[in-house]
Amino acid sequence: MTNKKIPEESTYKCGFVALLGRPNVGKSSIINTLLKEKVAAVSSKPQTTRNAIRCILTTEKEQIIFVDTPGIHKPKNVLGDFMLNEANKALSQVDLVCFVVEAGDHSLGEKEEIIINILSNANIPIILVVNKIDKFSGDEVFWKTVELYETMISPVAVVPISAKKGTNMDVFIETLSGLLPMQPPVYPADMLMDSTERFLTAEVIREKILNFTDQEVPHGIAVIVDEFKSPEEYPELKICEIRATIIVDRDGQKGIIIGKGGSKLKMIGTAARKDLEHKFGYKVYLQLWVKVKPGWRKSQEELRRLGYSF
Ligand SMILES: Nc1nc2c(ncn2[C@@H]2O[C@H](COP(=O)(O)OP(=O)(O)OP(=O)(O)O)[C@@H](O)[C@H]2O)c(=O)[nH]1
Ligand SMILES: [Mg+2]
Repeated sequence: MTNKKIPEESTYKCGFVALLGRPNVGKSSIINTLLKEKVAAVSSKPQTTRNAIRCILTTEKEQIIFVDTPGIHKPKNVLGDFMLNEANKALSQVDLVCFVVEAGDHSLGEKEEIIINILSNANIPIILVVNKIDKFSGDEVFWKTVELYETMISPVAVVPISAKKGTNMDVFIETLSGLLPMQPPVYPADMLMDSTERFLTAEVIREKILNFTDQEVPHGIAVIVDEFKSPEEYPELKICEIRATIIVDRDGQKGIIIGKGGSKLKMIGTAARKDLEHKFGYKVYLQLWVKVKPGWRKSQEELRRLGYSF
């Protein structure tokens, strides 16, 4: 942990900023790039983020609390309803909202219409953030994308960025900072995320499953951390002991996640362990189980048990 100091000046800016957009536009990647640390789960598959997560950027001039939200899509089950509700709820708690879109978007689909509808009811300043500008050279595509959205949402600012390349991130921060209220920081200067270690652990494991499996598996999984014993809480332990269960909703998915002779599960476990050791700063022993619970995404009770409660 760093020992960052925040100057006690009356000009200090602090506020909450939600990132909203359809799945896979790069909302979580933007946060990771800004914080220069991989805090939020990212994958090439849509609907990676399920909960509104607070990630904190602290500089000498400002503290910006980003609320990463699940990509907006038309819900197909109770988990989908939960995710949409998370995004909606986030808007009631922020000073600004960034509508994140992709350079190259050329028409408005169902998801965009849901988002525009949410935004028009929210009554907070909107910044149009056009991500993935690295995919095109010149600024013609950027301006075309802006044209597509501008009239629908009347943004107070428009910012082109690339989370992947880190392009224009300073301008993005300056833009946000200029619109945030003057007030002292809410969180300690060295805090990056407002989540528990258990939540973080489950997210890291889920991210690795998304990274190591094909299209059909990811949406059917959830991760519960059954046991989390850290050396901080249990000084007699030299290593952090974590036991977690991966819930899948079909038998076939269990086989895919375990892989031949357990090879896939081993890959997932190893990658998750390395990430967790980096995050927590101590050695980790990680034990993973896979369990089938048919239809868990459709059951409100099951979702509540898995930590997705409305
Ligand atoms: N080329 C390019 N790819 C990017 C950029 N930002 C993110 N990506 C990729 O886009 C994919 C989705 O990124 P995420 O950050 O998980 O997207 P998200 O909007 O949080 O997605 P959900 O959580 O599913 O709503 C990943 O494969 C990223 O590597 C960018 O600036 N340029
Ligand atoms: Mg995300």
